[in-house]
Amino acid sequence: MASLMQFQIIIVGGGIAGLAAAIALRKDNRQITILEQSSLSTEIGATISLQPNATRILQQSWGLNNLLEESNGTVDHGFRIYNTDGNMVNEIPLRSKRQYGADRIMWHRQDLHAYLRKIATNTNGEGQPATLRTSARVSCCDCQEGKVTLEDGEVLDADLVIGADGIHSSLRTSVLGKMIKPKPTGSSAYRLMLPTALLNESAPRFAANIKPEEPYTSMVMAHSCRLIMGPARDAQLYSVVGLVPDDRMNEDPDSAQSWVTRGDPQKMLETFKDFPAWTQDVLRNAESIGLWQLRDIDPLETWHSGRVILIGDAAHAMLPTQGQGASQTIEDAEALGTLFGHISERPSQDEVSSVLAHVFRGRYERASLIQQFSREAAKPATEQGINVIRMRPDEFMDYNCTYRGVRDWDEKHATVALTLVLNE
Ligand SMILES: Cc1cc2nc3c(=O)[nH]c(=O)nc-3n(C[C@H](O)[C@H](O)[C@H](O)COP(=O)(O)OP(=O)(O)OC[C@H]3O[C@@H](n4cnc5c(N)ncnc54)[C@H](O)[C@@H]3O)c2cc1C
Ligand SMILES: *[C@@H]1O[C@H](CO)[C@@H](O)[C@H](O)[C@H]1NC(C)=O
Ligand SMILES: *[C@@H]1O[C@H](CO)[C@@H](O)[C@H](O)[C@H]1NC(C)=O
Ligand SMILES: CC(=O)N[C@H]1CO[C@H](CO)[C@@H](O)[C@@H]1O
Ligand SMILES: CC(=O)N[C@H]1CO[C@H](CO)[C@@H](O)[C@@H]1O
Repeated sequence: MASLMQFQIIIVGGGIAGLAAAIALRKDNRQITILEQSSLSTEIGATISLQPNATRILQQSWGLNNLLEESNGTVDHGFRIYNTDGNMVNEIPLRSKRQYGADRIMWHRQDLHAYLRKIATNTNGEGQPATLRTSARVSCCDCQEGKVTLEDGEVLDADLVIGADGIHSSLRTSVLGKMIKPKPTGSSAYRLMLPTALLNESAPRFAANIKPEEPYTSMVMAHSCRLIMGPARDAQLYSVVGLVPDDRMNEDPDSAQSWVTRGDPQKMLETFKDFPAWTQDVLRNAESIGLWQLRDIDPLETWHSGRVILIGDAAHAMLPTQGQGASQTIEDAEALGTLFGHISERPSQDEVSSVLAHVFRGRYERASLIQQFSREAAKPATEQGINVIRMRPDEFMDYNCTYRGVRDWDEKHATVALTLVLNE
């Protein structure tokens, strides 16, 4: 039951960021409520991955030792790059475990989401389980008072409010005092997920070339279009994402803002008509195709105000070209969990504000830089007219994956600042 003495935390948004924050913040004497606008039942599937240092946060910092087994995750063994003649031109092994101390893991987004939901709300974790309220859409928030208003007029109070409400965040407007609209980036993504058994049967040439049961991320790269593919759910499913410039898509890009917009299979085939015939077999077999326009935001002036902080896509929506969206979200959650770690009594507004300022300082530079890298990685992968692929998907892995949590970041950056002072 709600106790007046408990540290009250409201998380707006029950996506990957909101659930991860709930897991990180679970502790005695805290009451965590997650408010999610949807009923969490409809989703067009696609894969989502976590990079090694985010996996490490789950496994080591949060003690989720059975992560892989319990979540249907697949360890990624590397990248396979194909040109539009259909030949594999490069195989880049990912020795993540040795190099980075943990694995890069791929999931059907539903599976990762279901797993995090279970950990956030089950009774055997630390403290009280988080309460997840679905069909609860937040319309605005008073940041100084920590008052959250739902669409139906209900008002909830909290000591700490976390805006994890995604790219079209409404809490962002409350925190910044103005509306920041996500910007189209000139590209859209088709996405489809097929049963591997169906691929074996109906697209045998595709299955023979790609070997969909093998744990690799495969990419077929043309100048401006590319297919990014990989297995999910213990290779029972296979995911295909087609990146397309808006002007080559033959569909209205502006209509494709939501995660559940559908694309037209014929138009998708038309767009990929220059791709190897075996890749088209898979496009022909798709039952339902998702289409979403890729948008991101520029780094914000701030992520926090009073009792409220933005995390995840609400704070730093980025392109999926580096598979970093979910990882950056997990890193945000780790920072919240760590820096609120010493607080067990209900904190004053000043205490909350000062911890939030620290979270922001610890996370802003890295998340902003990865946003920028993700824009870089969206640029054409070949020179116009030359079938040589310049892009190396492992290029930014070192920066991405050598993150050890917010305390380690603080120490390293304190050292850098100190060296600069000493050298003056
Ligand atoms: C249905 C869905 C499918 C996705 N599929 C993919 C994918 O296939 N591949 C990929 O790379 N990324 C996908 N993403 C995005 C990816 O999950 C995020 O980029 C990343 O994980 C960061 O997560 P987030 O929690 O910040 O944002 P999100 O995952 O977008 O979660 C935000 C959550 O907040 C809820 N919400 C929004 N506004 C309000 C409000 N006012 N009140 C209450 N709740 C609110 C949303 O319903 C959503 O559940 C998807 C997101 C969604 C919501
Ligand atoms: C794992 O996959 C099975 C189907 O094979 C599904 O029933 C189960 O819910 C999945 N578990 C998680 C945590 O996603
Ligand atoms: C698909 O075919 C491959 C190769 O024959 C096989 O190893 C795999 O188990 C098959 N997968 C399914 C789900 O049928
Ligand atoms: C800031 C930073 O460390 N950037 C690095 C990102 O990763 C690439 C490739 O590993 C490095 O060259 C950059 O220096
Ligand atoms: C998973 C993991 O921890 N990977 C790397 C994180 O960063 C450190 C360096 O700070 C590496 O040594 C780890 O291997």
